[in-house]
Amino acid sequence: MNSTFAKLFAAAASLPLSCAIVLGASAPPPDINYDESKVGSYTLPDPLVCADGTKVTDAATWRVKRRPEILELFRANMHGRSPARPAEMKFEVTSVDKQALGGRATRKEITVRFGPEPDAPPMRLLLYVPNAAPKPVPAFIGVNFEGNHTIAADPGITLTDQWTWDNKTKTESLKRPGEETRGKSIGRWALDKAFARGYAVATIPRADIEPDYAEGWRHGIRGYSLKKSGRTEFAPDDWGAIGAWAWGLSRALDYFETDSDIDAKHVVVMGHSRMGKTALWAGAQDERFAIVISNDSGEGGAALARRWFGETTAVINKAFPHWFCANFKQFSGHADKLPMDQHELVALSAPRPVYVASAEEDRWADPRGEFLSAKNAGPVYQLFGKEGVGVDEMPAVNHPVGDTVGYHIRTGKHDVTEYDWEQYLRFADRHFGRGK
Ligand code: GTR
Repeated sequence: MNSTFAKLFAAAASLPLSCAIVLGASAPPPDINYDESKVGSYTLPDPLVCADGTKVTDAATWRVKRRPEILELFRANMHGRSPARPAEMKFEVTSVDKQALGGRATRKEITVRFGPEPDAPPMRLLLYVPNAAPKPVPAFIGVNFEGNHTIAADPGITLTDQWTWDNKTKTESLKRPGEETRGKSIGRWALDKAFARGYAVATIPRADIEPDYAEGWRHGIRGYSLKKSGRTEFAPDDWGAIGAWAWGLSRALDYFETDSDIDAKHVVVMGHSRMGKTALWAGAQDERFAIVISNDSGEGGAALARRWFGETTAVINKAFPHWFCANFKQFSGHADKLPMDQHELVALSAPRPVYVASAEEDRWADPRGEFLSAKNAGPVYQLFGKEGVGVDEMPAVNHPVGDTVGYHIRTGKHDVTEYDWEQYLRFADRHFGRGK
């Protein structure tokens, strides 16, 4: 769908001005650009200049003064404010199978309960711990799109009901996914590669935290929290769905801190596309995540908002009005007015390792914009004596670069592939001092 839409706009955008005028009112505004020469000039906010004009020249000033300022800009204008960890949260280990996946891993299912009320949405965490590795093990965690049972062809994963939206009939319903969806996203989760290097892999379903459609918040943690606060409407800087998913990742990390199989100080938060946007925000807010990985996260993720290329603030706010806080709507078509840009989101991971990945054919996500974010986070890493991507120009495809800030653009489409996982595992091994 995206590519047809985008091709249409790209075609309109390449017409000579006279033709564009003839097309007149019936033609959609040619606001999707895939032409690098039309990106235009822009000035990025400087992560190293404080609101009062002070220049940041040392790590301490970044930590105490500038980092909180940037975090606040993202909270106030984009992702909104998330609540604290619920005091009444409980973890229930609902199943353990020590011989899962042919004995290669122990599978645990944990239900995270955010409160005692029956309408508190349960978050079902799936965790695979490699049996062969000495414990505790480091772990990768990410939010999945369509349910825990989609990440592996494992008959032992519970199929769980979830609220879904039917775009044709414009109705929502509570559905139990069919058996045929088991293992559907197996290609995006390189479990065996992770186990071979001694990593656990964990995931949570997006729909448990918030079903992904405009009204989905009613069935998720945002609706529950709103009700608990005695309000009926969100404030302009209340959290959006991405904020909620990121918060869910932090709650999974709370669980890891209680599980002796997991080394909670070595947890990598990783996500693809909208969940890449989520991983960056989770890592920015919760410094317990040791490494942050953004796979093809695009607009609202690693891609610079100020670049007019592929998806834009206007398009994303229209298509996904629930992802960001209400304040973000004012930047639709006005990315230049944002008091921050996405290189500063990447920089909020500093000094922890962060990895940004793009795919060559994923122009919707603006690979160059993703690279430029990673690169422009570099000066913040340098405050800590760490190197960023280490190159000025975008590297060739399939040539990963970077030390503490990793980057690659691989051949192929918008997806998570074995190639991506290989880079992430190698990156994690290097920074965790493993696999020598
Ligand atoms: C697209 C959206 C992108 C990206 C993607 C995904 O429709 O425009 O921002 O998030 O979905 O999550 O797969």
